[in-house]
Amino acid sequence: MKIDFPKDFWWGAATSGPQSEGRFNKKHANVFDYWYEVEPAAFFNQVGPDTASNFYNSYKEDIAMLKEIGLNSFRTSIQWSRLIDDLEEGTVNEDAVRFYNAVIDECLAQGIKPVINLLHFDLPVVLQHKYGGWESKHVVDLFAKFARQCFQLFGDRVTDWFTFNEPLVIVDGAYLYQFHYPKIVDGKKAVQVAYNIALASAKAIAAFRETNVNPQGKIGIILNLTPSYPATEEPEDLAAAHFANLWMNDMFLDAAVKGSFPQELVSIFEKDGVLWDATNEELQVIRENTIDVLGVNFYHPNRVQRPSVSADSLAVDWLPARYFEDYAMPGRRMNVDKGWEIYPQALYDIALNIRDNYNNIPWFVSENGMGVSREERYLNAEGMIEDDYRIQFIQEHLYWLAKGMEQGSNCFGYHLWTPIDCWSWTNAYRNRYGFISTNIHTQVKTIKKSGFWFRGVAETDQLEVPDALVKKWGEPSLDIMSMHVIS
Ligand code: BGP
Repeated sequence: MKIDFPKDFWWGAATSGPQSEGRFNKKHANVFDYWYEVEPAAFFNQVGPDTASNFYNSYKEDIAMLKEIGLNSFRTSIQWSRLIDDLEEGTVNEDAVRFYNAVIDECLAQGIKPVINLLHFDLPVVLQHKYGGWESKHVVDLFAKFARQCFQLFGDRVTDWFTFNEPLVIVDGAYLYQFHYPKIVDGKKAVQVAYNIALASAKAIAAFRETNVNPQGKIGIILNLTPSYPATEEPEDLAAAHFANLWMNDMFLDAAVKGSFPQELVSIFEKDGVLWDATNEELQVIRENTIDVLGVNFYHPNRVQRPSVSADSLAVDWLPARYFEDYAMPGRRMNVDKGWEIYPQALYDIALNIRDNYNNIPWFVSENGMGVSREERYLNAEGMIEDDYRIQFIQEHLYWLAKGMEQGSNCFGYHLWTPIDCWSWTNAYRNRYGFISTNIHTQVKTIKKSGFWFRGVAETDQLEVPDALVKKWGEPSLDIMSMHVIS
């Protein structure tokens, strides 16, 4: 059977500046550039961000390849540490302006919509060292200054803006679980950072509302939504899943879409003595500057159970995990290579949650994908990687997304992580996600089987659903072509 998607659906893929460009001609180091300088052993095979996938030098050829695999939209990010010379004054670097103009113009020349994000974990490290990074409200204001420059420089051609990618990952990585520099463990600071990032996003949106002259212009945020499912229907497990959802999903979603944080979560922070410092003026900025569109990164669900120890156990610090524990559900489907559960039905749940609890705001899948290591295992005689597992992964997710759209959820696109295999933080090049492979020694790029397959989907706006899948999950009665979809 075939599923028809709307004609103006975004078929695309996402990367970020720090993961693709390389450090060429960049004035400032971001937190990951710096971390690699001081501790290269923390990175898989000691590969750092210096070259990444060389996009700074090869953007023209790379964008031509995106065209070749049929993408009509492409997300990347502008690096704060590249664009801004004087971080206090917000003055711009001319080479960076030339570069980002060239990238945007090249996308448009190829008929690819440039979707631009402003922060993808890549805070300039000097702001961390001088002010404590996102702990500081001064840094919040500097971010808004950087954002304003981006809107003024590129807003005549860029219509689709996003303020942050996965803010929760900054909170978790840098302030709780030590997978982002500066690897602090401090629950109170973590909660403050979450608030400050929500505020920074709202202040950037305020700057957008003031500066944007493009009638097509829209702004949003990209959140990693990880639906939390309880191990059992018993009240203790339900409570664990409820808190996990509040922390992992609702905190940023509510702030971005509704302009306020979930009261229940605020009360828990208060009771636990970790509530953020906030002023009435700031809360008003958050209230008045909500998003137009939402990007949802979805990779895997979260299975949780009641904590095995009491919440008032003596711990050195406050961790959200005091209210829930991971649950390894027997029999779950896995991407065994990466160690993540595969549960595409969660996309349907996300779609309905947005429809029912978030004003059915227009949204798109801004990242989804399957990371696999040592993909050269799947090279065929012609030198092409036969990544049938990735094709199946995308088919399954599009199938459940379509079901959600059929129920009225206002989804306008699907972006894979990532177009061209790119550098991924401390995992460096361990997990490959792309439609196109990169040889990190020669920078030769080769389209994988999934890239050619995706072109077929994008060109026809049609997904061919394999019989096995229909047999397993049934035939959706789809009429999504006639649905109203923005963009
Ligand atoms: C997402 C990030 C991306 C990318 C991806 C894959 O959460 O937004 O930047 O890194 O994860 O990550 P990994 O290579 O660690 O599997």
